[in-house]
Amino acid sequence: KVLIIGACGQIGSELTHTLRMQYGKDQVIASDISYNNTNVVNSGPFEIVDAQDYAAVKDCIEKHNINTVYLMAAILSATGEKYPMKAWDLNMDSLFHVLNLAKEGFIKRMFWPSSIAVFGATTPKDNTPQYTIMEPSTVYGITKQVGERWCEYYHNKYNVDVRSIRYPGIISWKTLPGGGTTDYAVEIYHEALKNSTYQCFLSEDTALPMMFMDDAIKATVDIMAAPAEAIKIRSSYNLAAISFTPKDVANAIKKHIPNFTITYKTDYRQDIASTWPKSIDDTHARNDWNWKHNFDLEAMTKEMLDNLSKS
Ligand code: VAH
Repeated sequence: KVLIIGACGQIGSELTHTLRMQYGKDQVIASDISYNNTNVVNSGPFEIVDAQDYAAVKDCIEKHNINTVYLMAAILSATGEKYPMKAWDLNMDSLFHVLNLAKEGFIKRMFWPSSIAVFGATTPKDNTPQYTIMEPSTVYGITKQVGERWCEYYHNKYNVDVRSIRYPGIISWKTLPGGGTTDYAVEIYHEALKNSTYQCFLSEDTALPMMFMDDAIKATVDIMAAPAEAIKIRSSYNLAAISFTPKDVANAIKKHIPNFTITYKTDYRQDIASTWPKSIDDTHARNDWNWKHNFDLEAMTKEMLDNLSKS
């Protein structure tokens, strides 16, 4: 059986939905620190689990006979700058708990998300390679960089089958984003439909690596389904789909909502975005486990507007 920790979050909630469709709802235990996503809580087995509480995680794994864990609980880049030590403690404690449970043989396989936030201002920004300079300047990015080091260590030293992806910004419509720097790219669609205008907290030419949620979920399922020998990188894989600026998104929206307008008022999140790459080279993921994305900006914009106007 599968346990998703942080199942009520932006990625966790869609991962729960997809895995329940794939394996049957009773095979997928969703857990989070609170009941803050009724779709997740009501669509199958749900447990309140504090990801920082080793005993609680272990008890849940034993109670439900779990063999695979997706650890999706984390404090993201923007919130992490407001609460640095909380972000460090949650992001690292939860990772060590699941790595140690895997090392002790309580679970067989685990997924842990990294992020393009592992890259910093000194990283080459265009087509950022898998192996390059990494000097993250956010707490969140630091937790992801050091988390990658620990994942690779536990695999090499204790043969833990941990798999990881450096997610770009992820755009979804089913759930609101959870305190990230790329949240503008979700908010803009909501605001376009509600008020036909959006005040963007990043500057118009800030290009960032992005991905529609369906592609992110596909990549997560694909890397976990791949045979162990295909996973040649046990820190975390670069993953890419599209790269766009707020101006690009606004222009894509205008094709559907001609009178949509965008204004710009940058805040502290611009300082974070400015340290991140513009685009990512994910050749290794494409070669090792046949990754490929499906959604470009036009297709994503259509999906977002169609689904948000219906929901
Ligand atoms: C964030 N959405 O903004 C997350 C993600 C690359 C961005 O890590 O922090």
